[in-house]
Amino acid sequence: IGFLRNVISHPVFNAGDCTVNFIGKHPELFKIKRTQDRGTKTLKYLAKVSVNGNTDVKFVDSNKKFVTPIIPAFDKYADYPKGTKDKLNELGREGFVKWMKDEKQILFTDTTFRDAHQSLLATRFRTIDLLAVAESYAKNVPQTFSMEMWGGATFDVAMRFLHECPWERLKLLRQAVPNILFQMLLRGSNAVGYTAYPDNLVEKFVEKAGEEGIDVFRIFDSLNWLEAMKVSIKAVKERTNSLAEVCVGYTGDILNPENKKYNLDYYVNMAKRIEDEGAHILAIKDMAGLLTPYAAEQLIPALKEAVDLPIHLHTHDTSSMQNATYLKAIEQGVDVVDCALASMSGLTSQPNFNSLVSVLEHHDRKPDINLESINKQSNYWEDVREIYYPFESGLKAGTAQVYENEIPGGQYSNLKPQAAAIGLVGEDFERVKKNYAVVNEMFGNIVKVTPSSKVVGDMAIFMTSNNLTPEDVLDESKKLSFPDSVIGFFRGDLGQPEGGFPKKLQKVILKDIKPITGRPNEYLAPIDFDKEFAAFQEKYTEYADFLDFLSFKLYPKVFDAYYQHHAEFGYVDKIPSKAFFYGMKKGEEILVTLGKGKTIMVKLMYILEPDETGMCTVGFELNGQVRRVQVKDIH
Ligand code: 3PY
Ligand code: ZN
Repeated sequence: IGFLRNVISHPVFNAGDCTVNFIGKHPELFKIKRTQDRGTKTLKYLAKVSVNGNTDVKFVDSNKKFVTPIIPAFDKYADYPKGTKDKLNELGREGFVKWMKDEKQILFTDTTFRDAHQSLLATRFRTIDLLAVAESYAKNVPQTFSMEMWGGATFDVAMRFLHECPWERLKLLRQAVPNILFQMLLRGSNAVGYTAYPDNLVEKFVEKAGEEGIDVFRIFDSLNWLEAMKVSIKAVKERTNSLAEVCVGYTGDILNPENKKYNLDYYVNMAKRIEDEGAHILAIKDMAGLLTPYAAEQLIPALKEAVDLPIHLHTHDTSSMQNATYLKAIEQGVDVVDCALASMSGLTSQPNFNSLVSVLEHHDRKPDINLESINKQSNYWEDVREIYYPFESGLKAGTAQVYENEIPGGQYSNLKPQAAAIGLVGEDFERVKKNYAVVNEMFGNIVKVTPSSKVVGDMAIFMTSNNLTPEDVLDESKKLSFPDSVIGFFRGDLGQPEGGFPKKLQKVILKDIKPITGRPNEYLAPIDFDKEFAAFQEKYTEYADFLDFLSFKLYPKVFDAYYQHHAEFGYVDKIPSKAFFYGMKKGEEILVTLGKGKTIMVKLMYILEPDETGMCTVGFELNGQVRRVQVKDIH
């Protein structure tokens, strides 16, 4: 079985290039994954986290009580109701796009599985919690246009902090939700990373993501540079049967007469160029929630007039005004809007799905969504969210400050801990936010979204922590060592911003480094998949399929750490979230489903005081059998 698995996941086999010598030429096919003692590894993880805590959890509230989330009822044995995925299969891409344009009702993308938790909880939702409710969602809310459930920061965070495989998440969710379109956020030439990758890696990534179940690729570039999105658009069109949804990132305010750069003409022109590039859907990506209701009232009809594509509107509710924007956009004929289930909506997340459905009850574009069903889904997440309390951003109410600082919703919940990690809290964090706007001006007013937003954030933190003004930054005699991301940005690593770089600042930051003006990807050597995959399998022997190889190429260090963690602790993604984050208490019992038909019952019996070498013994019962695990107490 291991050998066959290696054969069918081999890129040469997949490319259909096998000759009779295929097996002889590829000794890596015989590297068969070792079967592991999953139970023991699980106990090792549980012992470690029960003694030392989870390093990702910065504070624990020992009084916190959790309730068991209720999965809304569904019939396990009933067929799945037909959804948009069936429609895409039936109509094909062109037919589906036509259906979207002809459809009168407003359509909804539910972002709960991706952007909502990226924006509220630093992307920490784990597969186990998503998967638990996935079939219920598919059967109870099949009218949803799409579920945004992959991409953006989820790929990195899954491996880096959750020690789980992002591809496994996609596979498992796809099995549980075969009827609704799955949507991912793709950062164009940066794929799901923060830097440019070789074109053939981006293409292969798109191809595999399509094969594994992504139906809608929402593609953007962090500087709205269409040049940088072309490879991804082409890959979606030519290597998958999925939809290429291409974004224009919204920034500034089209109603402000002072705004000469990002005005209505700018968006209309970009939309036309996106249509010319062959996009199936146009997305307006309002990543910071700056599109006011009155701006939407002008933008949507102008875009509808300019292009013949369905329009999908994405925003963040940071100001708390964005359902009003949606209402205006719906009245102006927008086709799809992005919302999050009530309990995961609002603030830096998307507007409230449930409330908007409710408000549209008597509207002529009333959606075919059952309010009671989405209320139950929301209740599930309300209880699950409690478990993730250490990752809450602390924002309590909508803020009009966002119109000044323009911080994307997805960045906010990371910027705050990033600043706090070097002591910038309270008033100092207020200065970071102010400096974010100052840096934007210094950089020439750029589009700010991952990764360009990260550069602005890094510079704002740098200036705040070093008490620098824009004049100080321009003063070459200060010989400042700027953050790497800032140097990379001015070198052209993220592409070219609208209107170019401010020359003087570029010179101060780059010193003797020569900037590039082409696509950064063009300077990167293409990957030799055959050779590099073989080398990868040599190194990562325990299990290493082609999808792991892609994870490795995108995030070499993160993958390596994830792999080591997996080798030591096994499939920690199967451990219930409460135990995963906070460990277990004496007498506590949990069930861990490690695989099909393999559920173990674990009870923590005792934790002994550390011995003179600092080692603790943790006693468990595993399916009723006593097991002891030694763990180093690092307190
Ligand atoms: C991401 O790139 O992760 C984003 O959410 C951008 O808005
Ligand atoms: Zn977003």
